[in-house]
Amino acid sequence: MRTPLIALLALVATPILTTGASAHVVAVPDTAKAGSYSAIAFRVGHACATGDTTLKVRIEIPDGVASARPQVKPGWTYRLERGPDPKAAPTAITFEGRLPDEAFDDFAILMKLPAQNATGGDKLVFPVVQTCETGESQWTEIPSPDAPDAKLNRPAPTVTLIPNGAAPAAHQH
Ligand SMILES: [Cu+2]
Repeated sequence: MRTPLIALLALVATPILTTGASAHVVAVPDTAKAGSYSAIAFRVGHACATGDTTLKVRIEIPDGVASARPQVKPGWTYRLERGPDPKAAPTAITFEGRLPDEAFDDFAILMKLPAQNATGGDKLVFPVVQTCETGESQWTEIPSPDAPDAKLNRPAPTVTLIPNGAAPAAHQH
């Protein structure tokens, strides 16, 4: 845990917290229409340790995403990793710059999402490695199908695909 205060808050607030509410690395938004072009931001809520500075954020692009373009960020560079097919989407995108622990930032990627998840589930998983001045945090844990709601220390950001044309749940009557 980062500080005793956060530990205490976690104890008190756990029943009402949703997964997206923790100050981890999360996808914003964490739902998107299957088959759509969607800009998804990867929100870095804190550094690897208290007072540390984030220097690098590497986001893996899952199979089935047909294109992925990073949003240019002033003060940050980006680097694309590609597989053998130059026309395929990058396999990973790495942003490099400086983000102090006291601040947060969003790293956006415009993606053509799969019509359905290539791996069969309704969630796309984006493993992220955050590199800081004093170490790194691997946001790569994936919920087990046996315990989908189990609390993970460093969950990978996920995007849930919703069927194209389906009304958002909040608008159903
Ligand atoms: Cu966190």
